[in-house]
Amino acid sequence: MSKASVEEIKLQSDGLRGVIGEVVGDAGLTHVEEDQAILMKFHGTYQQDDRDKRAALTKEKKEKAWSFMVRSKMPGGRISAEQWLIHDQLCRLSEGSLRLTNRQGIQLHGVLKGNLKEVIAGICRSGLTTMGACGDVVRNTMGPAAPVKSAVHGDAQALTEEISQRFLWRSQAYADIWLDGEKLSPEWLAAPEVDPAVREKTASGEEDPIYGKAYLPRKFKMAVAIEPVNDTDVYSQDVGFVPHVVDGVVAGYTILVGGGFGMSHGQLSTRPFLAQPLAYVPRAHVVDATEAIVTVQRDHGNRTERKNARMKYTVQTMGLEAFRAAVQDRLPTVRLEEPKPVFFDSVEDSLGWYEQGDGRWYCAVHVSMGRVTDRDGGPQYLSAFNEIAAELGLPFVITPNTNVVVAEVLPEQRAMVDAILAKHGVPHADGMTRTRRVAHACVALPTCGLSLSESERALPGVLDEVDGVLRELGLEDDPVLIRMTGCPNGCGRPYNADFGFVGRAPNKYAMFVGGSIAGDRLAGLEQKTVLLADIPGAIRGFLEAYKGERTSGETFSAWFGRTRPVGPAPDPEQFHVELAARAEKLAGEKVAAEG
Ligand code: SRM
Ligand code: SF4
Repeated sequence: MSKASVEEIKLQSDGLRGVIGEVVGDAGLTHVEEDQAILMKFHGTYQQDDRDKRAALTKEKKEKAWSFMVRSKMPGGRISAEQWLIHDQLCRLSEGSLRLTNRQGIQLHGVLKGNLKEVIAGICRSGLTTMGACGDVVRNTMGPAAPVKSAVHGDAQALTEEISQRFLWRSQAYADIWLDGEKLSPEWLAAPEVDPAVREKTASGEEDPIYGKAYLPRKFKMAVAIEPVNDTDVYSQDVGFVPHVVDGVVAGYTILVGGGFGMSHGQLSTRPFLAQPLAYVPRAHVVDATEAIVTVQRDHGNRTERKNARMKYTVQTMGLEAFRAAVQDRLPTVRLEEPKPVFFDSVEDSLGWYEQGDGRWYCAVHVSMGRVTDRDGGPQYLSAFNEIAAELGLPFVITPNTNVVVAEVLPEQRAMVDAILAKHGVPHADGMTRTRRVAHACVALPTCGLSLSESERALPGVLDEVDGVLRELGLEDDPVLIRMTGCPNGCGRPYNADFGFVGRAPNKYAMFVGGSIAGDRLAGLEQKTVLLADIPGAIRGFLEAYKGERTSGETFSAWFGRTRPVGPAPDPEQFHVELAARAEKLAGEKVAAEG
């Protein structure tokens, strides 16, 4: 019997229910079949195995060391002290750390199947959810991390929450499986924003009002960014939102569409794209306009080839104008206006202490690679954040650069926060090079099933050497953005960095150079393969040239743009030729299979 496709699995899933309840409840099973694992992604969990142990277990003819990764999501990265403490407790049922994600969520790795229900239910009862943290639906909506008390920051955060609510999938399966049918309390069911008709439909278990029975062709990502801070990397998103303020209030948003970073090495029909401006939309209509965009992708996205199913390919295939017309058709009472110009200068977080604007303060704390754990002889991140949450009750914001903002700090609490961080050895960002402050690596080994090389475990060592080069050249305060991933899927957003290292095989990386610290330019493939040990040397050559040729105040990104023809991946024409060839090949294979 041929394996069911993801599209078939979704269609036959009975609102994403499948037999998840049964297999999760079966204590005799250490893992689940692939079709159920696919459905479980929509519920926020991935089946994985410990790849450090895989080879030895295979040799001994033993089964893999199965476990689950659980991802919780929170619009704009907002998490209360109580919710943080619940995650801290739940991570005792995992391998013992919290991995902050670069979409402002939290992952727990190594959760055994028998503990899955307790972990997911615990997250839900804290008022957050794992629903839609993964799967072919709208993922966690990102928002500016700085908890500044201004009209524009307030509105940006409100928008992330509205979007989150609007695009949660609606089947009762989630509550039945993880909460024993308990009424799913998280705000969305009671939210005034949700149309009562939608609520009724959901309650009766009918087809999902936005996603239908087949959900989206692929994952779907959105983010809000406030100029000039592009911390949410707005050009890498399926949909990006940039607010425009008139007379002190947000009048509307420029909406960008069609960004996305996944690709496959050497397959020219796959490639990263930056989002392009689509339209300006008055504030009152932004969420409806977003629904129109999502449903255009639902109806026009590629459902035969998952490698080309993201909305970036739909936008490229239809062309931006036709895409805009299709969105406009679904908005009879709203006119899509010309997008307004937008400008960003950096994807960095501002680390350290800042005033919120209401007499309180916030402190953005650097967390190396987003891994919140107590390191032997190193920073005790887990204990530090636990103590701040437990003793001071302060809420946190997870940043898109996987750092933690401690928010709402009273002036008299500042010294206590500093003392707790110091007590647990959490280093102050002041002493770090600007490169280290912003560098990020995806998770990769040992948990990620798709990784071809190390990433999170490799980048800190690379940075130790690069730091030396930067200090030697006097560039420690210059923003040079380095990102790494263990495979070409691009989770660490390497393709718009100054330097992106993309895993090809153990110890081997493709080297991309020439993105931008503002996140608004794609890097070109500079070297097909560079060994891990050779990365600092490969970077050094560029840094020396930059130091020699830069004009006063010029960033590395600006210097590169001025002096080098940036090769933004393969030529767009070639991309369309390859895309058509791939579609033809697939159609041929289908005819052959049917014949
Ligand atoms: Fe990702 C798949 C981790 C952000 C593109 N990503 C995965 C999986 C789930 C592997 C899998 O499918 O089996 C990884 C889990 C590893 C593990 O063990 O934890 C994984 N992705 C991550 C995280 C944790 C990386 C991080 O360093 O923080 C991020 C979780 C964000 C979240 O909270 O939701 C994460 N992934 C991204 C981003 C960046 C972003 O979203 O801003 C991208 C590139 C942008 C984009 O989507 O275009 C990204 N992840 C992918 C892809 C390629 C998608 C594509 O269009 O081809 C995959 C593979 C897939 O979907 O087939 C993937
Ligand atoms: Fe895994 Fe690849 Fe994503 Fe890294 S980029 S987390 S290796 S899927």
